[in-house]
Amino acid sequence: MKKIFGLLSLLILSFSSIAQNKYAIIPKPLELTPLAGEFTIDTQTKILIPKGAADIRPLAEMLAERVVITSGIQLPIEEADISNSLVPANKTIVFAPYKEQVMNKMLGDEDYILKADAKGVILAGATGKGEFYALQSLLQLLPPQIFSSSLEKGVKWTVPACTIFDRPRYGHRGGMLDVARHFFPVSFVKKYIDLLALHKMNKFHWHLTDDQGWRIEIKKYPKLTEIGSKRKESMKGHYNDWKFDGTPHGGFYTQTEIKEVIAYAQKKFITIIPEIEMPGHALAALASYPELGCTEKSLKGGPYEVTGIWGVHDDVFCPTETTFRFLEDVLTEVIALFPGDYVHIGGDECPKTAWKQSAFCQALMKKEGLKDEDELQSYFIKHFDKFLTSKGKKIIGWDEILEGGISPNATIMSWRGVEGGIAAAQQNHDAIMTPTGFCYLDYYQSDPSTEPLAIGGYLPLEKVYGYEPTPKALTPEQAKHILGIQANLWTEYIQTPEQAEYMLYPRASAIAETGWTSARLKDYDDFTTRLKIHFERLKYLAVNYAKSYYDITA
Ligand code: TNX
Repeated sequence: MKKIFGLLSLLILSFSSIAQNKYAIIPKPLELTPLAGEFTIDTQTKILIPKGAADIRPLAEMLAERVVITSGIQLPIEEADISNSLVPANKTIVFAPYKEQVMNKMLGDEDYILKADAKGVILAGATGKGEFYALQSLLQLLPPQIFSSSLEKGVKWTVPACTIFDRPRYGHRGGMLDVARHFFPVSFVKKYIDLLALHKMNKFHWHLTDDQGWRIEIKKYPKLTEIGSKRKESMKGHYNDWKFDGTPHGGFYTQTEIKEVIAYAQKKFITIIPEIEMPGHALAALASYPELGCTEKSLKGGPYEVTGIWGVHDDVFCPTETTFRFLEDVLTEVIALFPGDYVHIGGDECPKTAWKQSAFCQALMKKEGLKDEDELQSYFIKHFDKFLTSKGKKIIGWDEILEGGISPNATIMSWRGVEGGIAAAQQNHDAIMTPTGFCYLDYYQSDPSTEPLAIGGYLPLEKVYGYEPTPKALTPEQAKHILGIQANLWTEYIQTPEQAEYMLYPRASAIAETGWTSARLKDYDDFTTRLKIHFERLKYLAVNYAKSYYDITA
């Protein structure tokens, strides 16, 4: 009897987890009501889009493309007068224009409604972006094989019936990729963007310059890529115990490639935030144009070179007229390329050693009434805040730009903990939370002795998932300045796309859920249950996610 009982409860348990898995959407939607029944895509299914909806057609094509690749079924896309009701015509997937009456919800530009029943599916959004997120949810309601790149035989292409009303928690849901420490080809940058989009992330922070490489073509300064994009060799081994590896490393993106990536990201409703580092992390630029440093000789007595040593370097941009004109010219080309509102100007880890030793800097400080080098750094950043603001852009800087006085229009990226974000919000500045202890996906995700070499730290999935971006110290008014959360992937110890994927997933899925899902709906057990299906999706997408996590969901 006991045995039968046990068997029965096991059955019920696995049934309920199957039931849950039917709706295994990551990030978890705000309201999801499961309904009985399902819709099945077959050869008679059609996609309907509103008449003349040029912005919606590409979304319909994305869906049709997934379906034809994986099932062989070519869904026709037809324009129609789409009524306002949520009752789909038979055998249709409808991209419905949003009307206020739909489910009595007011939809913001990232919100959407999805309704699936036995007859069909309706995706409704106030904008293409909302519709795009509805589409992401639809794809996740389909069997994971929908993400495959080849024909998947014997799959029933069903969508479990449900209604969803969904809305993100934060406006900034980002992922950063450091392409300076190791260069990643355009193909991988696009895959990184695809994966952000799958998770309804909307910002791609592209870390394009650093001591170890300059990766963006600047037409006015060709040496940045001729010289600055290459280094002789890199550190091998951990930074406590390393040798040079003897192999050169290099790479950069032409402006044509940059435009291609921007257009690609736009189709997935992802805004790119380019980062041009200043005044520190500048060795690749100094090696290309030595006149930008405080002296043509490095502090160590040799000419500047693109370094293969990780960490912080004393040689930085000198705040001269020459440097300011150079960086203005660089930023002018950058803003001509990137249509987003923000440009990231770095600002982190700028040692003051060179400025302290420079007669020019000391005289400048005196002239400008700056009491110390922190104020000189602030003077530097304020110059570029003013410059970029005059061009209609807003600046983001790492939290060090708070030191010596924050620039009037700056948004702070809080990385050395959460204090920078708190201080920014208290001073009425926006902040993006990306503290090392929760968002640094270059840290180890499990026992270092069982993991490939990483920079250090210990940041398992559960800890990432548990992070709450809005600090409790803030008043509700101040809390509005917390724009969101970001996953950072620094790549000193990450040399290949495969390793990047391994470090990113599934931890970036956890960050995506924190960025999107209301705090009261977050539940780690529920997340890992959905993750089991999500791993299947990642498998079909050929993502080298960290398989060790499979155990926790088995
Ligand atoms: C600190 S985060 C840095 C990066 C490193 C990273 C390694 C930040 C603004 N600066 O230059 O790559 O640590 O985890």
